[in-house]
Amino acid sequence: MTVSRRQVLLGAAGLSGLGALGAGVGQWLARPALNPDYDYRLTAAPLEIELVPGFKTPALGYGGQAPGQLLRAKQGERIRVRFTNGLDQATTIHWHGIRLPIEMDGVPFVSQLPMLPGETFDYDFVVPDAGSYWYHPHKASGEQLGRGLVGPLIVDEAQPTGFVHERVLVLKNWHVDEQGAFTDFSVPREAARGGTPGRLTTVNGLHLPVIDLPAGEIVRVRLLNLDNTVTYRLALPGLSAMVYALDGNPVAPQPFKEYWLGPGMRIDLAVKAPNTPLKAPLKDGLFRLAEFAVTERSTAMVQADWPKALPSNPVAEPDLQNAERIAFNFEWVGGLSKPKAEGGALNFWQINGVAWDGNDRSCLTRPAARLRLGRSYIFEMRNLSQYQHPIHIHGMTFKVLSSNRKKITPYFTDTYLLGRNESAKVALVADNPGLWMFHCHVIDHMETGLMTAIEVA
Ligand SMILES: [Cu+2]
Repeated sequence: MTVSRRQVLLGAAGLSGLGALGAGVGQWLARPALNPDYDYRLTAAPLEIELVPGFKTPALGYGGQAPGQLLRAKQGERIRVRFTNGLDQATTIHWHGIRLPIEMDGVPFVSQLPMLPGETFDYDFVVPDAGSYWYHPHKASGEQLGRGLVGPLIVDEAQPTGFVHERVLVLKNWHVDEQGAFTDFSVPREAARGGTPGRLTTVNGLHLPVIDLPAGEIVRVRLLNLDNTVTYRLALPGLSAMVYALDGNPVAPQPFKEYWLGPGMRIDLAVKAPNTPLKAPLKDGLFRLAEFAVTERSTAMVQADWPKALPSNPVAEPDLQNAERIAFNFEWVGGLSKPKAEGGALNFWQINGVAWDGNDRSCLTRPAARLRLGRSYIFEMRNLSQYQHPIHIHGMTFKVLSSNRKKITPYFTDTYLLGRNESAKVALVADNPGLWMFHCHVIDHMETGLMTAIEVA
């Protein structure tokens, strides 16, 4: 698949404009190819943040924040984001979990040309599904996501739900040292194993913050793992909570105990705050990520009933009887790296025997699978490695059917955390034409081979 003529023309207009106008960001508003209206004006730019008290960290932010500005849209409606690249390097935005047209998917040379410094692009699409989503670059991902270019995108249900209160919690580790300076986002010996973890945990950019809860109320707590590497083992001892959605998609409400939230994954909980003061930790295994606090008393009774289940998203139900089966093997292959002088990336990982090389655009001509538009497919995913991989698909949502490691109540998602040596089956209707990335969301696994493309035509 090639970049469409329209995209090339837009890109060419951008380049000539850059020459004529200089790199002044505001001047790009006059570019005729842009729409007159937009809902958000978003810029990616360097900014300094204080992760370690008393020290500055040279982060990258969206909308003057790292992690980035919260964007909201309403289910079934358009969202229009006028995005300007204020970085000194090329970037794009990918809208993780959103079923959108390929032109808006933010993959360089598939959806659009990489946006050069100073360029502006209108992202404009309808959001068919409600839930907790997010956005990030699909270019130089280790560094750009690692330095803070990750942000939440919340799609509100078309109709009111039983929830009144909400907290959005963005989980991210940072690769920083004791002085707040960045350390390597990817170290080869770690990339070949579980991925390179950061050393400082944050929630909404703060280390061990206190999250207030309104006394006697039920709160929708949206937890988003926007980290490059870390899988959080989430637990909420001391508070009564129910699971309402996984990766944006509603599930039958069920008690929350512990959940492994891999990179890119989200979970929506209903948390019941007592009507007397209380402090309770949000935990990651043995560690604390944040503290929930009820500081006031409520004379009212605690809201007694859990809200009813969230309405399902309009995702097509796969026809399992007539589905074609496709095997995907995710493997570790040791070091197959070409010397840097040859422009080769490190390759530690393969999907069906092929390591994706982000520097080699010809990979785009060799998708791992070609699906027929409208047909149902079952992906038989096998993890042949000792490390877990959050497997993410662009442009579509799949239904998790079964696993050889645990009991699955089938549910829809865009990311499945494939455990070590686990085999799992997922199914989808190939209902969105395009060339869609299919990859592990541990960023340094993705950047050392664990990615492919799936064509739907
Ligand atoms: Cu992985």
